[in-house]
Amino acid sequence: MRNIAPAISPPAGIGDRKPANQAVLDWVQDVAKLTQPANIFWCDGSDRENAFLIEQSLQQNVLIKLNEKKVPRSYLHRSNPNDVARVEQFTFICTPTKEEAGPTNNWSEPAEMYLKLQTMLKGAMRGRTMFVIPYIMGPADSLLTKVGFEITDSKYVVLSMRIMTRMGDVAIKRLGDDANAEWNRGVHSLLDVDPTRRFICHFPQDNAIISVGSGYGGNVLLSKKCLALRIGSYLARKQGWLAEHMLILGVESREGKKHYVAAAFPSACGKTNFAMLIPPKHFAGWKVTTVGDDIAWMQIRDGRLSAVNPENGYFGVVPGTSYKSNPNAMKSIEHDTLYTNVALTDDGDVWWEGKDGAPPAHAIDWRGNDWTPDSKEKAAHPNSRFATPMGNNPVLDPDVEKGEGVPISAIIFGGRRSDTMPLVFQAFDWNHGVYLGATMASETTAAATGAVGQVRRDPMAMLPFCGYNIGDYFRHWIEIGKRLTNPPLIFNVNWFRKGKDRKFLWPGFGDNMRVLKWIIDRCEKSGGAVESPIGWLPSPHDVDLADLDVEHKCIVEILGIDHEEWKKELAGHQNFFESLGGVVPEELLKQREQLAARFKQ
Ligand code: GTP
Ligand code: SPV
Ligand code: MN
Repeated sequence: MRNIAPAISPPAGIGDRKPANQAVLDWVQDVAKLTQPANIFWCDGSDRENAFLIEQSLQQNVLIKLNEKKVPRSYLHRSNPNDVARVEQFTFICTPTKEEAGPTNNWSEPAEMYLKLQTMLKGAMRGRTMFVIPYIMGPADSLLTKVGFEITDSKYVVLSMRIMTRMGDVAIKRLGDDANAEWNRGVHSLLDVDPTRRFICHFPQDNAIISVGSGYGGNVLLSKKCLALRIGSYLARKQGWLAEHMLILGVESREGKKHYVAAAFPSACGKTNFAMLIPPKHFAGWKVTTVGDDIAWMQIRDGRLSAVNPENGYFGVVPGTSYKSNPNAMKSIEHDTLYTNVALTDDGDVWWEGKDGAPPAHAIDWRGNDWTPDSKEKAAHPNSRFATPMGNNPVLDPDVEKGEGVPISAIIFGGRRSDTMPLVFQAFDWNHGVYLGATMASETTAAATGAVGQVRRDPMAMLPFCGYNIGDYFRHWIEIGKRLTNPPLIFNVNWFRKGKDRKFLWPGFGDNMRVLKWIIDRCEKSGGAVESPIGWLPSPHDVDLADLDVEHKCIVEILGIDHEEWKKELAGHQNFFESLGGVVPEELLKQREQLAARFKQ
């Protein structure tokens, strides 16, 4: 199997940076005793270490070097074909009681799960090297920043974590030698990459994560969904802040007035694209900058929400990325990028469905097989990914390292819905906005294993990522709202509505600037809107549609609401709330009644 490789022996000066913190040392010894690795490699995040690990990965076929002229310092990794996406059915929240995990999470009693995992981990790293990765989530000087250590037997994980997090000495320094300091314990082992022995388990009370049997990003880069969202959301509730599956972008007007916006869209529903948006020509002088493309940690500062991106890189969806759809992403992944499960061309370049230009006459597909344009199989896996440092992004926001974060003017929720949901509308107030988030639904995508294209409720795009009871999560949002004297306005968007011909009604991508502009106008109290049962809706003349090649009747259709569709939608909200078995806060039940009443008026 491509990911599993024998132990490596580093030369002196590499892999020997042991931290001083006794709690870390004791924990590493315990894990080593259990997993029995051939040796322990202490990562420091240095260039020299990285170069050594890349060289070893090339020798062991964990990585393939790409054409240095076409994609400098970039590599391709192929995961096991049985292991290409998150596995929600094998993801567990292990709290003392089932109620704490709530109705939307898989739950297991912690002692039972620890025992099961320990049995699987017994001797699991025999003949392999065990890597210890120190990292921080958040800017180096932020109060929100968290320290994590991940133990892994995968070099791909080490190389990815170096891109995705601030890794190495910065974390060892931040932790210091206080044996009682707060830090996250993450243990990952590939085992034998067998889907029947694959578990992603979270122990919020212990600030601990154990992931076994996978080598795919979302399951094994424990910093990301596991720490920054599942454990993060648990800590956020306890400590009075928010950990959300949201991009953060800055938008600056011609006059230099700047707002920041955070947006929650489910996996593979457009966060990276929106965060790097290039405004159409008509908006010359407007600038969009990226703070984050996947996760936002937000705290209350001066009565407002202030957001940091805990990550250091982007683990983005590759297929569909092109100079037409997302030029900033293309520029970001032209160099120093780690690709997973894309196709390899005969000249050592990478290729995927939706890339600019004609497909290559021949390539090696993501499984390692010959591929031609006549092949029935896709060349790149639909959930193939790039990992690229955020420093590669030409429109990186200048305040991305600011510890206090950036002030949020608007929060946007948005799912992938072919019907019902209009292009954009605004909530009447905070609690109505929380309701919009809580009842959000979206078609499933290739980011998780299972059927694609099925509409499911995905509250705040956090269904697979909320580390505690979803009812308490909704309540936490309502409580945060009470503490905000200057709350962000809340909106809902849908880039994916389809017409009768089953084609997208809205061109999306750069043209989403038009929607963003309306949102900013509303924040500036200058944008027009009409009151509707579902919230404030723009009329066609409220949205700047200049130079847009879309028929007026399509515009009317995407901006409008169909009462028959909304009848079904309301029933969907009710079913969802009922399915949660009594945990939904009163405030949200009341919102549902008010919404239903507005439709009857
Ligand atoms: P995760 O990394 O899984 O959290 O995904 P994400 O939310 O960052 O989604 P991303 O921006 O990578 O987009 C996912 C897919 O949606 C890609 O295939 C995009 O091409 C497509 N997409 C993004 N924005 C738009 C849009 O405005 N319109 C349409 N039609 N497709 C879009
Ligand atoms: C997602 O699925 O929302 C992702 C990719 O951002 S993963 O890191 O695999 O979860
Ligand atoms: Mn995501």
